[in-house]
Formats: sequence, C-alpha cells, structure tokens
Amino acid sequence: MASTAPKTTGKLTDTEPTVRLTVAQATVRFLAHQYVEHDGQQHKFFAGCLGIFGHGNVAGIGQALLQDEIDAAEASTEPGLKYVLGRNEQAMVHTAVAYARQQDRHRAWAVTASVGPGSTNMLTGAALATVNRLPVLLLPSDTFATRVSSPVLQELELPDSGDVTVNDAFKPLSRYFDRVWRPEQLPAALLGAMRVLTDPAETGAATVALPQDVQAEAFDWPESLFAERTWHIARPLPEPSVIARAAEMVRAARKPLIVAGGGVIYSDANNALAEFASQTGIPVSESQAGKGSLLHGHPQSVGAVGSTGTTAANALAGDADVIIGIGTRYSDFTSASRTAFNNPDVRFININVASLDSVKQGGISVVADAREAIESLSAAVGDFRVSDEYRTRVDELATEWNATVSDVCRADDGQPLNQNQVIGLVNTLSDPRDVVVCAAGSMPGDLHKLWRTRDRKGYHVEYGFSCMGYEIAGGIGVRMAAPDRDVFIMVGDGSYLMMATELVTAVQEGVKVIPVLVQNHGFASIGGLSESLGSQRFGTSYRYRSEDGRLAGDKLPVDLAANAASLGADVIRATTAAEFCDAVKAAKASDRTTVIHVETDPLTYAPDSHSWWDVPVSQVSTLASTQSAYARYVDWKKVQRPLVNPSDR
Ligand SMILES: Cc1ncc(C[n+]2csc(CCOP(=O)(O)OP(=O)(O)O)c2C)c(N)n1
Ligand SMILES: [Mg+2]
Repeated sequence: MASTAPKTTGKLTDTEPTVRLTVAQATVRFLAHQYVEHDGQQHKFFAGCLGIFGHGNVAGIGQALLQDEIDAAEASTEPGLKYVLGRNEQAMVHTAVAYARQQDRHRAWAVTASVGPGSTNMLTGAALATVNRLPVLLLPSDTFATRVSSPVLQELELPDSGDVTVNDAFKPLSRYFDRVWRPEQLPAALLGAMRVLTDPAETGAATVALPQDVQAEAFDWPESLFAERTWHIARPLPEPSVIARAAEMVRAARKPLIVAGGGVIYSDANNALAEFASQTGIPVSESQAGKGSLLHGHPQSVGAVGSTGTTAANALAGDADVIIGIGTRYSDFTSASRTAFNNPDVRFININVASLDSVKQGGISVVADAREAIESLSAAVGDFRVSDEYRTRVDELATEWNATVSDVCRADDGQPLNQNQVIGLVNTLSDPRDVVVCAAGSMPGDLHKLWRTRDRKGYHVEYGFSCMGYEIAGGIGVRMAAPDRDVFIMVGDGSYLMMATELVTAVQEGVKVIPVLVQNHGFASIGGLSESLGSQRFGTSYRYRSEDGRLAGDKLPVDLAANAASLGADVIRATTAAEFCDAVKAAKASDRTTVIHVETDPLTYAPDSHSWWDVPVSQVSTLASTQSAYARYVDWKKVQRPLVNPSDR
C-alpha cells in the first residue's frame, strides 16, 4: 500500500508497491534482471559475479549472493547471479573481460571486491577493460558513508579531503563511475552503468563503488526497479552523404588497403568484409584485436599489419593511397608508430562506432556499425575493382609471406623446439574452432605474424593493455564463454610467475584450459627490445646474482611444471616436436586443465616485419651500444609522420 506520508528522504515512490531489501540485495536482484537484445536475439546480460570477500562486501554483496543462491536452490532454479570465487581481484577482472570479448560484448560479469586492497587490485583490470573497449561491471567496496567508525581498516584518510577514498582511482580508468552514498542513488547508478556497458561506442569498465554500511542498509525499493529490462545493442547506420564521399575516394584509389580492427569482429561483420574484399579485390590487413576479421586463406587476406605485421601487409601499407580503417583504434603497433602508412598522399576512411576512433589520421569519419557501413560502402562503390596488376602484387606478397611462415614453423623431430615451432605446432594441432589466448611477452607479436586464423573467434590476444598475467585468467573467461572450444593459453614464464594462481580457479570450476607454458628463463621480448635499444638485455633474464654483483649467474632452479601441478593442474613436459604433438593430443583428449611445459631458446626470433615501434632511446650515453641504437632511432624518427592531413581534400 502506498504510504500517506510525503515522499521525502528514505523514499523513492509514493505510487508504486515497494519491496524491502538491502542495497546489496537490490543490486544483485537488479543485475539478475538485465537483458540485452541484438539482431533480434535476447538473453541475460550478466553471466554471474566473480568475487573475493573481505570486510565491506562479505556481509553486503556476499550476503545477497548467498541469499540468491539459497533461494534458487529451494526453487530448483539457477541463481539470478551465479557466484564464482577467484584468487586475485585483478585476475577476476581479466576473466570477466575475456568472457565479454569472446561473447562479442553481448554478455558480461560483475566483479565484487572488499574494501581497500581488494578493490584497488581491480584497477589494472579496469584500465585493461576500458583500453580494450570491453564491458565489465566493477563493484569495489568503499569505506563507511557515515564515517562513524573512521578511520577503518584499509581507509586512505587524506588530511585535506573527507570524501576521497582509494576508489576515486577508478574514475579515470572507468567509462562510468558512481559511488552510492545513499540508497536512493542506487537506481540511477545501476541504470547509468548499464547504459555504458551495452553501448558499443562507450563500453569499458563501469564502476559502482558501494560503501560497506550502505551495502547492508535496508530500503523500500519500487518494484519496477526489478522488472526485466532489455537493453538494445545498437547498429548505428552511416550517413548516406558520408558513405557517398567515402565511396568516391575508394573509386579513385589505385592501391587501397583495409585495416580491420576488433570492431569488425564485435559487429559480426566478418562475412560482409569477406564479400566486400572479394567483390573489390581490396586487400585486408589486421590489427591484433582485428585478427580473425578475415580468415587465413581468403584471397585478399594479407595478415597482420604494423610493428608485428607481415611483410605483405607492411609493403602494401607503405604504398597504399587509401586506407580503409574498420573498427580499429590505430594503436602504435597498428600504425608502426606512424611509419606504416607512408605514401605522401595517403588518405583515410575510418568506419567506427566511436567518434574518438573515426577521426584519427585525419580520416573521413564514418560513425557507424562496421557491418552496416561495409554493406553501404559496398553498394556505393558499385563496380569498382582494383587493377589486375595490384591484385597480382597482393597475391605475390601474400604467397611469399606464407612460405616464410611455413618455413620457420617447420619442426624437425628430435630437436628442442623454438617458439616459432611451438606456435606452428599449436596452430596445426588445434581444431579450427579452438581459441589461442595470449597477452604479453614475445608471443603476441609472433602470434600476430604467424598464426593462421581459421575461425572469427579463434584468436584472442589482449594487446590494448598487453597485461602480463592476463593469459591464464583470460583463458578461463574464454573457455567459460565457449565451453565447446579448446582454449590454448600461450603463456611465458614471466607472465606465468605474475599470475599463475587462477589455475586453482580453473580446477575449482572444472573449466578446462590448455596453458602452453613457454619457459625461456626471463623476458625474451623485453630482452630483445633492450638489446635493440642498446641496453644489452639488462635485467631481463631470470638468473642468480653473480659474483660481480650482476644478474648474470646460472639460470634459477625454478620448476614451473611442478608449480602448475601443485596448483591442481595436470602437467606434461615436452621437449621435441614428437613429444609436443603427443602432449597436445593428450591435453585435447582430457577433460582436465592440462599445462604443457616446453623450454625454448629466447634468442630465436620470428621473421622480421620490416617495421618499427617507437620506444625512445637515451640521447646521451657513454655506452657504444646505446649510441648506435640512438643513431638508428633518429633514422626511424625521420620517416615518422603525424598523419593529421585532412583526407577530405
Ligand atoms: C603487468 C606487466 N608488467 C610489465 C610488462 C612489460 N613487459 C612486457 S613483456 C614482459 C616480459 C614477459 O616475459 P615472459 O612472459 O616470460 O615472455 P617472453 O618475453 O619471454 O616471451 C614485460 C616485463 C607488462 N606488459 N605487463
Ligand atoms: Mg619468458
């Protein structure tokens, strides 16, 4: 019954029936009733809630999740919000983000953490989600809104500010941030977070900080807050006049090149892109997030572009007069730090849902869904075809690169494997629909160059943030999103040591993943980078400190295979190609998480990209190695172009 008292503090409605719940219970109930609709399909948005409890959430969100689980068990239904316990808050965000990526951003997780370090552990995950434009709802716990017990355990307590808490650090890392000081604010905060999470142009980390006293506080909520709510995931249409201008530019192009980014995959524009490429003959290169936009073997596929690109894509990029960027944010790796697109007259057409990306490189800005825009552009370019001469050049370059890859990946039985061979073997022995996951080290670049993608969701390298430690946690998220695919997690020893702990979560949840642990006793990637920049691999290998005080002694006696086994995983050690093949077959046949441990030589590199990445070198030094690296750096800087010329000229 509606009360006769006027609507004041402590009330949201006089006209609707209400239900009395804590803020945490209301949050869980609300999240369980959020749906999305895309292309006529409708389903729940949240797969569940990952969490680690401590003070702040144990009796708030924790109590609410418990009640949800018990209510569901009694009613013989699924919980509204399934709870999964992780080992590290950063890792839980990685799992959530990887899941969302595998699901084309159509499903997501909430992540709850306790006050203080539990919450700040999620900061890296927040940045990773926002940089990669992937949805995750973060629910950090906050210190008391009432402050009656301040300073509480893990409270920041600044001398000059009463309302700042450690969770303010989420603000620049989140696409949406709110703190619920009072229960009345909860509906607006949750609705605001949902809007951002389900908007392809805005999505990223959405953070709703929940003070510990507020989480536990009871309130009379309007029942409508818990109604099933469906958020439409939009496909914004391009403006016809903009498409006409873009088509005119394409029709005038002699050497056009497409740069496909993650947006192609999220928009499920793969078939549209394949048809457009076949119809026009325009070659397609791919960024890291865009790998899989056009499958390997398509006649117009020239593979990775940029700092870790193929010689084919990079040669074409260097000459291209029109670049059609689709769903790409043009990271420095994609543009080879603005040296890849080096035709003095190059012009850009940028198709992107986010205006931030669509205006980059001075390009014509087509703010639209990738699939819609490709289809419109395809119709608008009419009978345009690239010349036979250009088509032949594309063919020759792609064939040459393919031969290079086959050559470096060939494994001769009996010899210890190098990293190219490990990648080649995983590629050949995995099923086309299996997923390869990676994030940091030397393998992302090598995978970008060498991996032959056979399924639009078969390649998952987190390279927006390239976060060491993402691999295992992320691989778990991928497998949870795609339980019918095997997930091969390529993880270096450095990344493994940073965050191996989620193997325990994989075992707990029965989520089977296949980590391929590449042991090279340190940082092949940064070692190589250091050497190329004149810093002599300083501090990049895992060695005892030697008598001269340097980290140059023998290899450390770490046994990461034994470590993985101690966390509950099955482990197979492989040295030769034959052993590695057997290991992959056994891992695929098993229903348990199986780590394949392989030692490789950090000094064997993937074939060169004929490309560059801008990492500044010391301008003065007494070391000859640094001086010569600086001279090389200055040479590359000469060809770096700002790429801000307006394309519409
Ligand atoms: C969290 C984090 N810290 C530091 C870095 C910088 N970094 C990039 S790769 C790398 C070394 C990775 O070592 P490993 O996993 O063994 O791969 P390898 O280089 O040997 O292939 C480092 C330190 C990073 N990307 N992420
Ligand atoms: Mg390593």
